[in-house]
Amino acid sequence: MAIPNKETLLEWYRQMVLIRRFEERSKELFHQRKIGGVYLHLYNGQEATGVGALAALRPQDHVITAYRDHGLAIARGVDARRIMAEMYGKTTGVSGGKGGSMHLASREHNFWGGYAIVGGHLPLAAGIALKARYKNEDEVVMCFIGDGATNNGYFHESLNISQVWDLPVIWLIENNLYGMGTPIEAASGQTKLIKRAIAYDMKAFDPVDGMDVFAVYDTVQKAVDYARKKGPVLLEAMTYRYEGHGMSDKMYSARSEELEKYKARDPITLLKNKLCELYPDVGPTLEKIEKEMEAAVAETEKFAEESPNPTAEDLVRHIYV
Ligand SMILES: Cc1ncc(C[n+]2csc(CCOP(=O)(O)OP(=O)(O)O)c2C)c(N)n1
Ligand SMILES: [Mg+2]
Repeated sequence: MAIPNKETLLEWYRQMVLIRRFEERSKELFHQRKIGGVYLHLYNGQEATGVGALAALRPQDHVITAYRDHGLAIARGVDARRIMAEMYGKTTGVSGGKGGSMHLASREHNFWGGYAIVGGHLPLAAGIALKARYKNEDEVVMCFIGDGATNNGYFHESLNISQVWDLPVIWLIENNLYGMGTPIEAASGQTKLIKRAIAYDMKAFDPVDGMDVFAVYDTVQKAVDYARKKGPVLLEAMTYRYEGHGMSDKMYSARSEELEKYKARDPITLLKNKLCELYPDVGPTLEKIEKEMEAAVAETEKFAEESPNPTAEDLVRHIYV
């Protein structure tokens, strides 16, 4: 593939570092009870998949995902301060503080969330794509799917109808090998998830290395091109999450060897190495970006802290009666 220009690569680096720092700080704020709720699902380790995939989209395209949504919202350009405010339950949050971590959405970015019911967003992705096809609009839908969501009815129904109606959807499985604490072999008869495409006679590409932002971008670009012109595509990115399923999941202590293996191929380090190879004098620029992203995360926290709490009136706004 042709390597994108330096400015683009630095932007990918900026986004990936921002996501990592944002998640690290969110974890601390959750433990301090500043971020409420029972769950908080972090994206650490999967940054190259989200950033590489979203880099292949245009502004008019649509993005939808499950509850592990902070990193994707950031990569789509949603203001990280408003994401943090959402997790604090403040009125300035992207969803007015009513959605929280799992329900980030931004109409302006065609970022439609943030869904907690496993697989529940797949029919919505098909619906958005049907709108685009019906109105003859030049839009595609990028639907992120956990490996754990590939065994329920939503997956089958949505992929099937998208093929029947040639809907412009990129079904991107983020295969991080686990659904909560259940390893993929314990949940799927067919663990090579890309083979699911055969059941629908759907276009598919070989599984891509989800730790390598170049590989993800390259494949997703081809898939987006196909979806825009012809119809649905199935993709599988092989990735890994560094944290447990959510904050209450301590399963990872039992998987430390596997974790170390993946951390040795950390997506941010891989991109950094590539940048240093291409541009030997880039070191100070990367350090500057790292400092800026740290400051940006501190700024999200300050914004969230200082934002107003919802009022009693806010409680009943946006409700159909
Ligand atoms: C329909 C439904 N069943 C079960 C659950 C409980 N649950 C929440 S997340 C999850 C695992 C999903 O794993 P995966 O799709 O691989 O996503 P990951 O967390 O690895 O990103 C389960 C079973 C749920 N939220 N919805
Ligand atoms: Mg998973």
